[in-house]
Amino acid sequence: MAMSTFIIGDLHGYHEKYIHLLREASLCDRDLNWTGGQNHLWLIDDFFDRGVSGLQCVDMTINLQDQAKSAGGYVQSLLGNHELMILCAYRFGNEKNSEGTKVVDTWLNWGGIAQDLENFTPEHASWIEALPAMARVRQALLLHADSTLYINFGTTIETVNTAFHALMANRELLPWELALSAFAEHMAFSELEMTGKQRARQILGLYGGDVLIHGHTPIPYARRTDPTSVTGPWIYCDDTCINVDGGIYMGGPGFVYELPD
Ligand SMILES: [Mn+2]
Repeated sequence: MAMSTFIIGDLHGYHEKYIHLLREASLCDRDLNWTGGQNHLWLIDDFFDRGVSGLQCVDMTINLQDQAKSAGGYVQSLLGNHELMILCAYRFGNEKNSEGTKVVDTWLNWGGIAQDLENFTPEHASWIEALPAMARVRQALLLHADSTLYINFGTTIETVNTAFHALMANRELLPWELALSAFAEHMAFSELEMTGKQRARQILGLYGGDVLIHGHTPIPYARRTDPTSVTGPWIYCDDTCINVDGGIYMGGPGFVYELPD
């Protein structure tokens, strides 16, 4: 069997749906063991917040990552803004941010789940700190957010990832706040805006790839459609952009996207 690359979008704490998607794609069995052989699986991320079992989504991914490695496969995840958020709450929880609010309270307002933070360990922090913000897989550029914010971090995939790793090692709160506020940008590649296509071309020109795959903006939100009807990616912007955020937390079933050859 030829090796395939599968991609799953923003899970937001919906562990049961994650399991369902993996089983449907024959990537794990009922005991949650990796059955994907040499196939590759990428998570576009935002494991946390809104749904109650973000940490279980991470733990399952870490387990599958180990098992896939033994089988000659590969499991990896991008860094989403909600990973940055929980890490920020973990590191700076009782500090006050520039608005005078405790970091942990801001995070709870964003949809943080207290139990995820209670059970969060230094091992979870280390795992998140090592995640790439951006990756190239064959002809595809993978990034979490449909935003040009990455350009502020670096002009190559390597420098962007290094800059995010440096940020996560920073013990000052302000740079975290600035980075998190940058993720407020959504739909930068929207065809509804005159510059959307130019932005997509700019990102692909800088970092490489023919197609840009992202999550961050739920398809049902971007397209104003019923979440339950979203069962596949939204390919837009002259086929240069692929949104894989099925709006799982909005009630969507989610989907597994197989990268074409
Ligand atoms: Mn996001």
